[in-house]
Amino acid sequence: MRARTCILIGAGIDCGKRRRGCSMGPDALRVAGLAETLTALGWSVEDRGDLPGPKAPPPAPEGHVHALTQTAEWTRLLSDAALNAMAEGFPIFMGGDHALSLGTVAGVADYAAATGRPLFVLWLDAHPDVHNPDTTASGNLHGTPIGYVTGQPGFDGFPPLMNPVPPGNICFIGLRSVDGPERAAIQSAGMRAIDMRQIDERGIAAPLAEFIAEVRAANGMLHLSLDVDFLDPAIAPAVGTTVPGGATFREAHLAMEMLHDSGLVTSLDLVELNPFLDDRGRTASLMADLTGSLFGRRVFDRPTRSYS
Ligand code: Z70
Ligand code: MN
Ligand code: MN
Ligand code: MN
Repeated sequence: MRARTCILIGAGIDCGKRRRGCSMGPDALRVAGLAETLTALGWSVEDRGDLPGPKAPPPAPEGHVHALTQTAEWTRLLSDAALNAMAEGFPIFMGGDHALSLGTVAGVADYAAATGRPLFVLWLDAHPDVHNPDTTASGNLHGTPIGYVTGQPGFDGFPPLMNPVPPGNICFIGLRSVDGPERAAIQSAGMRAIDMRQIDERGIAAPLAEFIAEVRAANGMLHLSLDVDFLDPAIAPAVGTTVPGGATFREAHLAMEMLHDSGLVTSLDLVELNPFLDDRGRTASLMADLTGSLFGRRVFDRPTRSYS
């Protein structure tokens, strides 16, 4: 990977949905030993603490969409933090719910545009989060970051998006809960979507290797957004929206190891961890361990192999 310095940025954004608890995510990841894991792998780690986003629970409902003002404020803060951190090392954004990624991906996209390299986004999640404020049925903005960063309309009150991510540069892996308007958006925009059926049929390595090859061919930068609910709830219970049938422990570690070997990942979101729902810290520990695999932990060194 590009830099040998990881910059940990805590962002306890908790207003992307109604059920609270993701505000405790950054500290749970710290307690799980995220920094120590990275240090042991030879990285230098700077923990910048937590961003001072709006903490209070949202006041009276603002119409249909939940906590729009707070989420827009977080988006401003996070996109600035992401743009700045990209210049200094490898940022790891410790969420917080997935509304975090409206800001992080927007800021990383600004950085990529300044360097002249295309940005690709890998979205490991049960959900594609491709709604906009007009299509969301739940009103939960954690279901909208891909809509925002690809430049969909309806995000009034949010910072204007400077550098939309081309829909063809988005890859979802792990999908198993997709709303009607999301399916239409994915298909009409031509986003790459690997659902659980494809993983069952082909394994996770083959489709991931295809995407990695495309990023490499374009000399792209790759932002990885890892939602806890990508994982099967049996191994990762600390999440508000559990969806059965998720990625296994081994599929998830293999994906992280392949991404490490690619050398292409330049920024990371760890999102939707709700420590209030965890079982003796096992989900937080798993997220820290997966990050270890992304940053080079392995059993044996081995020649890079292909997965066709
Ligand atoms: C649904 C919605 C969602 C994450 C749940 C669910 C969205 N599509 N995203 N958990 N991370 O409410 O829009
Ligand atoms: Mn909030
Ligand atoms: Mn998500
Ligand atoms: Mn999800």
